[in-house]
Amino acid sequence: MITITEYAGRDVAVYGLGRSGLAAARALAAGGARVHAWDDGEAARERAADQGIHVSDINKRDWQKFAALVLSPGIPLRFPQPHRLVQLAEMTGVPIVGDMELFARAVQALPEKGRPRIVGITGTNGKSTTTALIGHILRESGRDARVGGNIGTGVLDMEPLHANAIYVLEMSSYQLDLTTSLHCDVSVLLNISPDHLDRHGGMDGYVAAKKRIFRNQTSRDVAVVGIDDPASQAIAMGRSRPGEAQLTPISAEFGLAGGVSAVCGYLFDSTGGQALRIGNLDVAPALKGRHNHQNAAAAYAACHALGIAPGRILSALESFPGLPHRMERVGSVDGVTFINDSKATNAQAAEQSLKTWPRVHWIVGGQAKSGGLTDLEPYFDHVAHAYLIGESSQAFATKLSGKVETTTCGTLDVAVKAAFEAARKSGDPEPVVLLAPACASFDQFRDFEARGEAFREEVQALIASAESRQVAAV
Ligand code: UMA
Repeated sequence: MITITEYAGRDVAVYGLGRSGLAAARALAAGGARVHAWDDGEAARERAADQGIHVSDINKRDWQKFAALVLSPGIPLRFPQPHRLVQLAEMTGVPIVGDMELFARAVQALPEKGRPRIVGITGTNGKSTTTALIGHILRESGRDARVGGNIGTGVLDMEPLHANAIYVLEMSSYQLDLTTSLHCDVSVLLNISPDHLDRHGGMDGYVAAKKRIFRNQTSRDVAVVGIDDPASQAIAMGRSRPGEAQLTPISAEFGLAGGVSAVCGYLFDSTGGQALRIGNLDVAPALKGRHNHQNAAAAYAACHALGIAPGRILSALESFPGLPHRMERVGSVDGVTFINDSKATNAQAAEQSLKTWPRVHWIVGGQAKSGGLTDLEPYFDHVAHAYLIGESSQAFATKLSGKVETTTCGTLDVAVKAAFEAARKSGDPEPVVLLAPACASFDQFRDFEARGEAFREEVQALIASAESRQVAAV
């Protein structure tokens, strides 16, 4: 845990007791603040109280005494409208901060030589993979890398600040909106496409939040910026003012002068003037697909900026295990490979995995999103057969009719068995069963992680049964 001493002896309201709020409450209390923690959910309040956190209804407290309101990222700050407690804090002059801001100020309070380095990663897609990948490369290179933030570990739950450490932080637009003091030695902006627009009052607000990753950077720092979408490209092109961080553009579409690119499956580094071919990305099994090549280019650029040699980066790309539920290879039975992309909860995300494999037995469905499967039509020819699960089955059967052969399976276990049998008998040289639902999971599972775990269990059962058949045959 990182201890926050800034509010020692003062009263601080903490609102929202999920991962970031709980960590903030513990960090502030450890640093001597009088914490008044609240969550609208009773279970969250009970969990906090069980951890020794002082739970008190801040709706009923005298706000004049609060030195700050620590707000969880998921609670609306400005749009669709400021939360009532945000308005109350503003009316009573109580500063609003997020956990990242507390972290950033704690770092700034250290003497310059004692400050750890910070790599901040943001973007609409790929930020968790890139964050994990940068952490992996740094660790494989012998650095003390610590990974947290939006990826799932509240930043104040990370190991205590240490001068030699490198904090690799995934930053959501929500977290960036609540942060003003963060100074990234290396910032990474992967890409921007419309997302969370209701929360930011439209695209301009969303882009402005993403740009906050560069705040406080100086010419000694590095900004790694993707240029494969118009919004990020405009940001990269607008970054040439004196005093700004050194720009490293990255692309998975074009060869770049002065940047890092991943084209035709190869990683190129032109930051030194000459284009150097760093290596073949086929050696990285967990980084398949164009979007993952963009993540690899970004991770390469960030780690190179931190002094890691290209050869080391390449071998760490090779050994990167990937993240669970994101195009995760969960096993292989009788030559059939099983891919878990349960995180593909909408068509845009499922597109990445459908693009990656030329012929798949596709498990699809759940709680449909607006637009359904329409955006995936260009990739229907990658589908050998679709196995429909969940409440979208009827609608998807109609949508796919005449374009893709379908079987309505209802549940995931039935779909895995049916897809396996068909893939095994297909005669394809490298048959693939792909779970890429393009839907939310809530009709049948707690969340996408539970859906991915259920898929893994089904595959493990198939592996166990194949092994016992082999033993019996011997
Ligand atoms: N709550 C209230 N009142 C409200 C709204 C929420 O009391 O009006 C309470 C809820 O009851 C709940 C708590 O606030 O107990 C939830 O807070 P939160 O939504 O901020 O979630 P945390 O558990 O603190 O997790 C947050 C990030 N969540 C969001 O930004 C929504 C996590 O990112 C992050 O991993 C975690 O901090 C640690 O840094 C998740 C996410 O979905 C993965 N992020 C979005 C994304 O990636 O698209 C931005």
